[in-house]
Amino acid sequence: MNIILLGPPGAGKGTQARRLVEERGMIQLSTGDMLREARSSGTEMGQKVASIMDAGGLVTDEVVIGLISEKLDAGGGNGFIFDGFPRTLGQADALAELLAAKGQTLDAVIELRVDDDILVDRIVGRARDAAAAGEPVRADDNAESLKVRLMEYYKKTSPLIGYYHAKGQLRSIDGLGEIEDVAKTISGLLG
Ligand code: B4P
Repeated sequence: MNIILLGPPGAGKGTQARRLVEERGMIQLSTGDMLREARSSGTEMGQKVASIMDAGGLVTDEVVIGLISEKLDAGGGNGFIFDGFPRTLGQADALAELLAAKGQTLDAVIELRVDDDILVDRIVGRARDAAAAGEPVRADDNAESLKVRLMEYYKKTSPLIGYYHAKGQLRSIDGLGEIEDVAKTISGLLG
């Protein structure tokens, strides 16, 4: 089973993807994590994307499609959870082509719906908790970058809702509840 978790920054894509990895043995493909790894290991690509990420912008389609393509080539046992990918229509088309080339299908696109004010609370909360615990704070977890991340989401990513709806693959759920309750709703959808 291959699924996409779609939603604005802080909607809980990463949080729910990690649950699915534990419960179903699926493989989480988070482009956000891949990009953060590239920048912390100091690769040339990581250095190039750092300023875009910190400002809240989207990294180029070419870079993220390349990252996903490499991971798909490595194969995946119980299927892939695409977490934060695709984020543009170009990425969505590329994913369809990559999966088709491997004889695979996309089984569901789960949209996590969360109001903007709650997203801000969650992300500011994550930054505050990390700082209090003496852990590194994500450079894009601040009010200014978040404003850009939300604008990018509505401009470039939200058109994917109509795109997948037209294909009959979209399942929209309320992402506002407790983490556990959202996880149960997703499990119910996936069967
Ligand atoms: P991501 O790493 O994908 O980050 P995100 O969208 O902000 O987070 P997510 O929705 O996963 O929220 P999370 O579960 O962590 O992207 C970061 C950056 O990378 C982008 O801005 C962009 O620059 C770049 N990028 C990534 N993919 C790209 C692509 N395909 N194309 C171009 N650029 C790309 O949850 C956030 C917080 O909320 C956590 O603290 C969590 O504990 C809390 N939370 C979650 N669910 C909750 C719930 N139900 N109730 C209460 N709190 C909850």
